[in-house]
Amino acid sequence: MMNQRSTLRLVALSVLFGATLAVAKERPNIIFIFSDDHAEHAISAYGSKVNQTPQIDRLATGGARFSNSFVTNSICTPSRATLLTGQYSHLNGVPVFNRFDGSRDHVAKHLQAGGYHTGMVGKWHLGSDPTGFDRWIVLPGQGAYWDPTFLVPGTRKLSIKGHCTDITTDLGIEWLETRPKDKPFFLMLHQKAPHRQWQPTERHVEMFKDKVIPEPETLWDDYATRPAALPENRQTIARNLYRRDLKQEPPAGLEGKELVKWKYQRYMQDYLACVQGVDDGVGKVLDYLDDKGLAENTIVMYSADNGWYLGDLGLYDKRFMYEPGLRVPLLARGPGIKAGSVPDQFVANIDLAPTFLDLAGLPVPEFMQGRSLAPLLRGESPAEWRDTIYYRYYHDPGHHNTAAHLGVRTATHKLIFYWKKDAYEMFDLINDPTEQHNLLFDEAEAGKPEIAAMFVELKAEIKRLQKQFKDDGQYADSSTWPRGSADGPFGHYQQIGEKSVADAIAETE
Ligand SMILES: [Ca+2]
Repeated sequence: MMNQRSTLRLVALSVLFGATLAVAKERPNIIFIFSDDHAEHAISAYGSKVNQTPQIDRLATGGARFSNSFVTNSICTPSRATLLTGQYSHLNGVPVFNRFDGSRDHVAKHLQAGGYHTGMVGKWHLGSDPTGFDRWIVLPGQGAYWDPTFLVPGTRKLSIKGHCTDITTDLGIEWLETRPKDKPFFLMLHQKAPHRQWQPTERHVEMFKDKVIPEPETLWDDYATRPAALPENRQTIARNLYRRDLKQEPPAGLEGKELVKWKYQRYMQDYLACVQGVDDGVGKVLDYLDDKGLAENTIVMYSADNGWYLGDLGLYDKRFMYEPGLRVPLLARGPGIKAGSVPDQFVANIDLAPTFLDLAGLPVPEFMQGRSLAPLLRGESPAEWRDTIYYRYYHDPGHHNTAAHLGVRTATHKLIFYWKKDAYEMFDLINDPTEQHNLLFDEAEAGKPEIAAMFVELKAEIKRLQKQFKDDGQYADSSTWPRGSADGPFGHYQQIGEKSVADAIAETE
């Protein structure tokens, strides 16, 4: 005979079981917030020494912060093609700033076919109109910081008064507000900021104009053991920040190191002010979800399209496979995600598309090369997770005379190969985390058995990864790069006037 206690247990179990079924039926919404050139070390949850990002930090405290998140080609347009396809550049047809072929299969098409209402708002930078999205509104090419023009379906364009970061956030919220309520949604909300030339809003200029930003320890890097590519690069704080980057003339009489220090401060004040706008936007989206009761069934992820140098190695920009260029932030909060967790497995941008599909309960197509991060978000430690990352950068000479290179990163070492120069660099990341000492520079050191053995091992690992990821050297030669620019042309788009955010979203129907 059932006593009161067991009856209660039965009720509790059925409630629990019922709740589980309800969750299983209701698939989560997904909002992917992407920014452009946001360094991991300009996020306080990642231990930033230069700023505070309280809103992005909410994702870390309420969810997961990946501590080893990398990109496979640290540059804008290729990273965006990888985000969509889950493929390396050599397979998705976008090694450099070339146009993405929108007829290719990609993640948004699968989510759309799988019953999701799909949206793309903000910076797209793939040269072709978005496909696979029910509603979209995107910047043409890089877009503008102030009074930006946006493209909408039907080869039309409109302009909106104000600052691009705030407008993009508001467009995202308006998109959410006007979505059909009978479907789960997938929204890609992509900020232009903090891309060069760093034009922040007045309120953020005020925050940083008198701040003195700490200098990184490698600001004065002389590239002593790395002569292959670093000395010829043109993305240095000292020589390659121009009037339009700095926005003002240096104080009279400033020269040498003092001038470089001044340039670093000017650059960082504007860069960090732009980051603050992105952080505000994340907060606004999270508040919206809270207010509307959407937070408990919406997964919010945050990442950036490539790494970024905050004066590290004397640089700004991305491209180089050294740690600041290779690492990107990745945080996620939402149902089933363990709060305050810090997964340390090696993850990469090829994993994002498979993750979105898996979270949506959809199969991951064969062509995607990444792996779903859903188990890591749940706090699991799957067996046989990857422990090396393969990287390949093509855009040589590009905008900053950055030599083409490929390489591998392990938990302890990194090998970089500048293939046009036939030059290798190898680093011990445990004892030399800022990659100042190339172990192959000095012949006597390179000849030491343990170093020679590591060199052989890492070269073999590159070969293995190239085979695994089917990289047979496609696009290694710039004459084979696909044609068509990610920057347009957009001249044939018909201007339909200046709009409010709400009117602009109405045009995406
Ligand atoms: Ca970028």
